[in-house]
Amino acid sequence: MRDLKEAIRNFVLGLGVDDVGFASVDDYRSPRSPSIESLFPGARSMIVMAFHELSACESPSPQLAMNARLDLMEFTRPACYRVARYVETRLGSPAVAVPVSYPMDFATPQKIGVGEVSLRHAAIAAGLGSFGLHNIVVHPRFGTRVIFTAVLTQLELVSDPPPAQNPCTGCGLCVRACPAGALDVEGKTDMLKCLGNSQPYGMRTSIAFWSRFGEATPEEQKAMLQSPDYMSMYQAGFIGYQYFCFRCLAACPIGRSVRQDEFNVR
Ligand code: B12
Ligand code: SF4
Ligand code: SF4
Repeated sequence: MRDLKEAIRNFVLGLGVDDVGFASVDDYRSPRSPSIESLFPGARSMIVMAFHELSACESPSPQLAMNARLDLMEFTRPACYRVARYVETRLGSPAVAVPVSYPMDFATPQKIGVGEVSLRHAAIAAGLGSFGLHNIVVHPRFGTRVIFTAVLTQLELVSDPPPAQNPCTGCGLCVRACPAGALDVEGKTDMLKCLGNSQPYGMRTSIAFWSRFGEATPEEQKAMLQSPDYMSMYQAGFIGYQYFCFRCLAACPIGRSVRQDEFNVR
C-alpha cells in the first residue's frame, strides 16, 4: 500500500504538480454533493492534486490575474489526464478525472453551484488542508493560493492524515478583503454576491444584456454592440468563465513567504 502511494506520488510530482494527497472514498463527506458511487460505481479512492497559484493573483490588473489562473487551469488538464491514464494503464484500475470547475450541470436546479465532486471536501479528506474563515481550503505551505483537481480510482488507498493544525489563524483579513461582503456570514459564501463581483461578464450579465437588447431600438442596439460591456462579454464567450476577483485568496498571509526550494520545482 505504502509503495503504491509512493509510486503514484512520484508520478504526480514528476509532472510538476505541487502537492498530492490520497483519500479513501469513505472519508469524503460533502453533504450537498452527489455520492461518489453515483458518479463512478466501484470507486474506492481519490488522488487529489494541489496546484499553487503564482503571485499574479495579487496583480491590480484583473486581466493578468485571470491570465495566471487560465495558465494554471490549462496545466491541470494534461496533468489530470496523465494521472488518470497512468492509473488505468499502469495500475490496472479504471479512473475518472475531476475538473477544476467546468463542465458543470446547469440543467438540474438543485445542482446549481454544486460540482460533481466537491474538491474542497476531497482535499480535506486527503489531508491537503483545512477550511479557512473564507470557506476555502488553506494548504499548510501554499495557504489559500491553491486550486485542486482529483482522479477517482478503484484502488484501495488509505487517507492521508490531516495537517497537524489548521493553518488558518482566524485573522479575518480574507473576510474584510471581500468587496462584495460575500463572506460576512460565517461558514457560508453568498454565491450571488461573489459572482456579481468576481464574474462581471458571466451569465447574469449576458442575460441582462440580451434582455435589454431585445427591447432596444435599432440605434440603441447598434450602440450596445459597440459598448465595452459587449466586447468584454464577447471575450468571455470564447475564453470561458473568467474570475476578476482573487481578493479573499490573495489577502491570506499564509504561504506568502513560501520559498522556491519548498516547492516541487522542476
Ligand atoms: C460553485 C463554485 C463556486 C461558487 C460557490 C458556491 C458554493 N457555495 O460552494 C462561487 C462562484 C461563489 C465560487 C467562488 C470562488 N471559488 Co469556487 N468553486 C465552485 C465549485 C465549481 C463547486 C463548489 C461546490 O460544489 N459547492 C457545493 C458544496 C460542496 O458547497 P457547500 O458545502 O455548500 O459549501 C460551503 C461549505 O463547504 C462551507 N463549509 C463546509 N464545511 C465547512 C467547515 C468549515 C470549518 C467552514 C469554515 C466552512 C465549511 O463552505 C462553503 C461556503 O458556502 C468548486 C470546484 C469543485 N468541483 O469543488 C470551486 C472551488 C471551490 N472554487 C475555488 C475558488 C478558488 C474560488 C474563488 C476564490 C474564485 C476565484 N477567483 O478563483 C471564490 C472563493 C469564494 C469563497 N471564498 O468561498 C476553489 C477553492 C480552492 C481552495 N483553496 O479551497 C475550488 C475548489 C476550485 C478548484 N478546483 O480548486 N466558487
Ligand atoms: S472571489 Fe472576490 S467576491 Fe468572491 S468571495 Fe472572494 S473576495 Fe469576495
Ligand atoms: S486571511 Fe486569516 S482568517 Fe482568512 S484564511 Fe487566511 S489566516 Fe484564515
